[in-house]
Amino acid sequence: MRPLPLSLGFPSPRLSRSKDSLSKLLLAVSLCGPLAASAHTVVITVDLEPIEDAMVTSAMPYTNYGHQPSFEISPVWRPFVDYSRESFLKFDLSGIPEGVQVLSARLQATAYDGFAYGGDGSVYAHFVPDDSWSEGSLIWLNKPAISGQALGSWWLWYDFRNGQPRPEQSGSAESAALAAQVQAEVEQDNLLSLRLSSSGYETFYHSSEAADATKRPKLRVRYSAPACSFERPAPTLTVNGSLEMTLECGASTWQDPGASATDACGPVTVERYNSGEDAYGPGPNPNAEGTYSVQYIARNLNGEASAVRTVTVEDTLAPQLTLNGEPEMTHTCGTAFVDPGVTAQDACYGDLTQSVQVFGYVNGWVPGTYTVEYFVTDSGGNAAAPLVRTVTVANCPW
Ligand SMILES: [Ca+2]
Ligand SMILES: [Ca+2]
Ligand SMILES: [Ca+2]
Repeated sequence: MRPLPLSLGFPSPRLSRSKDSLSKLLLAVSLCGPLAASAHTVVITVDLEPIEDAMVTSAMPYTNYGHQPSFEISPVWRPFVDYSRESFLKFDLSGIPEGVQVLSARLQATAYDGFAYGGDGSVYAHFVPDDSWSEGSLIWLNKPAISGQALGSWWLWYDFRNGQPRPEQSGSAESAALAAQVQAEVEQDNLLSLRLSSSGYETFYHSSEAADATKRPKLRVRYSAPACSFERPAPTLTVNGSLEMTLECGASTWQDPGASATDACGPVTVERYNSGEDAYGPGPNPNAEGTYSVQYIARNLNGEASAVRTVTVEDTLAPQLTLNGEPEMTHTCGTAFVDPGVTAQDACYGDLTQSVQVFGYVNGWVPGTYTVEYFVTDSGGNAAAPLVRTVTVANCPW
């Protein structure tokens, strides 16, 4: 029984079976531990069915055959009838993670009939760059072009039709070129379109609509990947030190304790912002009071982790007053007393001498004992311990 009308080119009735709505069927995924290239690499084998497949024929250039349970390949030349049948297959590779190494790729189709017309009987698989075709609208007149040399081929022999049952045979093509094309598509649009054609023999195949899944076309891809890449949630960020840090203005130095991050594949780079050690900001200034934010972000393909460290630079230290001259002075009566003064220094705010307040007056013409007091307060409100100088005015000339 033929699923496809051969001589007249009318499409056979559509099957009631609806095509699997999944964009791709993962028929078999196996983790091959013993074949692992290293302790952290696994080799995966995946069998993909076409997400779309369709035959086109020059005999019926306006007719779509995309929902048939079979497709055909036949040469341009046949006795009495000059037409060609080509079939297109499209595979969704999106289940293969980017960055893996494709080790091998094999296209396989199960034939159930055929005929040898002579010449080159091989079936060739060519790359089709344009994936925009769909099996529901593909016809001879809008079929996409092929590109480059054949990526692989197979050869199946069917004798002349003698009324005997036709054997099912499996055609498969495996090549480095096909693997390379799969690799390229994994890194690009994740869709691989292929065209099957022959310039010699005619062969008939079960399509992706075949009721028996084991007979549908398959693309078997083997690839190696880091074991971690299959379970790789967003990184975990660890901030060294406290998220709330306080520095003493003018007395502490700032050095970012940093942060680290890991994911299933190992360490992840941590980007820092305004740490003083990155290109994004000067970082906390330990010599100026204020609140500074240092941010840490670690990213991978599945997300990011971030944290903000708040660095508060505070001035809690009082300025220091230093007497110029002696704390106890004697002044000879009869001239003005010139106070040698004090200097004031603050770790955060620097020289505060100009801010020193002086209380007390020494009258150089009146004998007695005087006290002079010196005070200073920094901008942070920290008062220096006051200093006192005692000045004795004596020995008046009169
Ligand atoms: Ca189809
Ligand atoms: Ca593509
Ligand atoms: Ca201070």
